[in-house]
Amino acid sequence: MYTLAIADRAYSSWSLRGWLLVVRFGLTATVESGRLYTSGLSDLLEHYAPATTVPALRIAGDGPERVVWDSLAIAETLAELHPEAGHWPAEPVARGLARSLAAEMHAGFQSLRTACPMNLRRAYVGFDPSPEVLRDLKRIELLWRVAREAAPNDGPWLFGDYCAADAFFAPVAARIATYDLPVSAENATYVLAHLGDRCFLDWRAAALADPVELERYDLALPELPWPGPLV
Ligand SMILES: N[C@@H](CCC(=O)N[C@@H](CS)C(=O)NCC(=O)O)C(=O)O
Repeated sequence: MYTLAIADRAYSSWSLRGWLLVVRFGLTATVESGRLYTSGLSDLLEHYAPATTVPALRIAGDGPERVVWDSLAIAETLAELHPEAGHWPAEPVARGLARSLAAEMHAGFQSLRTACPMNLRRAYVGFDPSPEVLRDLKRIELLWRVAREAAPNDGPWLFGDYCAADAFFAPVAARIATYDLPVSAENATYVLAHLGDRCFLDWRAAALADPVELERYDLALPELPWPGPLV
């Protein structure tokens, strides 16, 4: 029923979000991958027109075949088609906040995203975050705290059960861990929960199995061992 277009698993943070929105919520999709910066990706996306970016989701079997692209639209569409899957918290205040956090992640944090591109092959020591990156991190700390205050819980995730907002922040967690960025102890625990999550581990294993490395994502900094579990 679902076919999901993604790009290089080690580097495409939006692809990771799209894939988590499917797999982490117990749904299945046939995955088709295109290589970033090659015609392979645009050729793949011709089958997902009018989408021009990944993730893109083709939906068949419940009426006319259709395509939904952009991670936020994919989240809302899957939540609508699978209300039992739990993409958003059941409680309305938490649900509104979770949507706001996902939307802000989707639209913002440009400094963090630009300075610290997701690279699931590397972890560094000595990265010096700019004031703009530190401002993004401060905002992320606030958002994660607001989430926990709205939905007090003992689990690792923002609103109790893993929800789409967590999926949107998974690549942020990877950036915090791999660029050794400063966060509170509570949020360091949240970051590690992402790195140890079964679906994240599966995604990263597939990323490492991809023989093609994109050196443009590498920084000239000393490397650390991967900061989370390996399997
Ligand atoms: N806002 C989009 C961003 C998607 C995006 O920028 N994807 C990148 C890969 S991470 C892409 O497809 N780049 C290929 C291109 O722009 O040609 C979303 O949420 O899905």
